[in-house]
Amino acid sequence: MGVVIIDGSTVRDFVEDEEHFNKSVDERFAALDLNKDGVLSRSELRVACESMNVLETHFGVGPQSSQEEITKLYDTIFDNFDCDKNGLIEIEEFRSEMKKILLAIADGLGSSPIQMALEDGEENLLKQAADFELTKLHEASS
Ligand SMILES: [Ca+2]
Ligand SMILES: [Ca+2]
Repeated sequence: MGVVIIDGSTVRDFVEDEEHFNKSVDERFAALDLNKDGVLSRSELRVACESMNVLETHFGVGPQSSQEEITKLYDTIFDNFDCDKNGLIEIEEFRSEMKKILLAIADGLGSSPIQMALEDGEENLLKQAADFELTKLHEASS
């Protein structure tokens, strides 16, 4: 298990480097697109959220929550991504929503850094943001 330290500007720099950011997001999208049809369905998003414990982490859902509540939350998350309401998440929708989410996280962090503990092998966009900053620092010092 490793620990990375991130603050608002780490996340913001990552999001604002469009080329790098899109590449990371595209990779994430491809990994979530289980049937490889180029779009995310409701069930694919749900699998993704389950694998990242999104509801437990961000919505305070626990074992006491009913299936109905949980389904409603997944619908809400899906609708946030699906801007044109065609029932599918396209790559552009995914990119723009991830950007919004990360910028909201950046605002929340402000200039006070947080430590993030990561399980071995865990990959997420915040970790990529931290890696991105490390790479830049490394380049600047070499
Ligand atoms: Ca798909
Ligand atoms: Ca859509």
